[in-house]
Amino acid sequence: MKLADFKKTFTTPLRQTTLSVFIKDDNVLLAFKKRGFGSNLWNCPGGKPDAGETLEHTAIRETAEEIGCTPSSLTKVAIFDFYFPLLPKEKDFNQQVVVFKINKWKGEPVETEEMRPEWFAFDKIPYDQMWPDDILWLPKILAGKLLRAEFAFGENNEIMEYNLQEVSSF
Ligand code: 8OG
Repeated sequence: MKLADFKKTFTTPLRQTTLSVFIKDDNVLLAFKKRGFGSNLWNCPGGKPDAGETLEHTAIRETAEEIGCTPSSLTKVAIFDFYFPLLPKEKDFNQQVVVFKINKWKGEPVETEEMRPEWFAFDKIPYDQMWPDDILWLPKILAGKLLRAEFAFGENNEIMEYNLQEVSSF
């Protein structure tokens, strides 16, 4: 099914979740996800809001839980809609990810039962062990762009269709 047609089947907004991109000089903090959705891939820490929680607070709470760092300031840098048109309705992985960039935080990254964090130089990012869309957008975030995108994934999480735009604000 084409993404445009699949999107028409939604009657409510996508559920939201967060990703937090920690940056120090020319390094980005990735964390190897040990369990759950996207396990065995390098990603940024993040997760879903609790009831009534703002996404900024979600990002702070999730990074504290997952890698032991508490952001002191966050900047929203991207909004991505991820769709899985080929999955049966009960496997609802469709979601919107709001991405925050973090340059200041308290605490040092530590391994938890969920994630193993590690700093990577911008030119040594292990894109072959990450979600396949990340190589399309992470370099732009690291270059300071603001992005809006949508992606449709196939049966083996390959990208079937996508639209990615640089925006000037949200
Ligand atoms: O909250 P949940 O357990 O669903 O966590 C999934 C995490 O994975 C959340 O932080 C958002 C993130 N995530 C996706 N899709 C993608 C993707 O394509 N690339 C990256 N880097 N992260 C993703 O849900």
